[in-house]
Amino acid sequence: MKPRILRYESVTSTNSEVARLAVEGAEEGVGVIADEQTAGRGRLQRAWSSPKGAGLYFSILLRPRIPTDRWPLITFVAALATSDALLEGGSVTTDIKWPNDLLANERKICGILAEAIETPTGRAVVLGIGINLTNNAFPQDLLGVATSVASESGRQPERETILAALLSALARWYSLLHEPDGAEKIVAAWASRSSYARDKLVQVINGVTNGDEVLQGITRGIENDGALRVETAQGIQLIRAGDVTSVRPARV
Ligand code: BT5
Repeated sequence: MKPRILRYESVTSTNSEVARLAVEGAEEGVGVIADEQTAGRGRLQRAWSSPKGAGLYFSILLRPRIPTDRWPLITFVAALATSDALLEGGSVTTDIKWPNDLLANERKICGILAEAIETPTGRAVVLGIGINLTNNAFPQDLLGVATSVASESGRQPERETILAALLSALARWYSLLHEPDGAEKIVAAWASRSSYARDKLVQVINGVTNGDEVLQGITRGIENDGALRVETAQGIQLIRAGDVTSVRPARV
């Protein structure tokens, strides 16, 4: 995958822009970075706050040559690459929260949105990554749950330095995904950087059943397709989509 990056001042969403290029036949590696998004989005129609100059808003087109049941690992590839980039380019250490958040000191510093789309040359993935560079990236009411590179590092972050680190880390992890034992290595690396992979008491809103199933349990590792194993009173459940939150054990 050779990244070729297009730069814009303002777009609705870098994911939408890359999807448009993909449908026109763009090749793997075409990426878009914008200074602002007027309709940045998260999962399940949620909004991603993306004011001008406050964040890194980036998407890239991937055409994975792996079985589709392993495609959820693309989010893992993105999390690993972004955690490398934040450390190398922003001096921030992160924790990964299943499936798609990077946290610094338990607050969200980055969100990842991977969307599968149909294109004339086959099914593809638009991988979107949003990194908060300063605390202006998100509304004040998210201050308790969100943070930024500036706030965590105490320095003014360089967007281009972080982008360059991100592109080279993405190329590395994505290439590993295509190797015979790549999935196992990616899952192992992911788990070693995530406090959510094992022994964490969590509440899960199951996304597959459209949010109507809420369960609580202890995380017990990751399957090779990226599913989260959660041990509940009913036994081990495999979570393939949903929202996970850490629950503090009740004091006795
Ligand atoms: C995500 O969704 O975390 C995925 C975000 C992906 C954003 C990138 S930016 C480049 C590309 N283009 C796009 O249009 N999107 C991608 P989710 O897990 O659903 O989290 C969304 C929730 O995070 C919202 O409902 C808010 O509560 C919160 N949120 C919104 N903006 C935030 C921000 N800047 N920082 C931290 N939290 C935020």
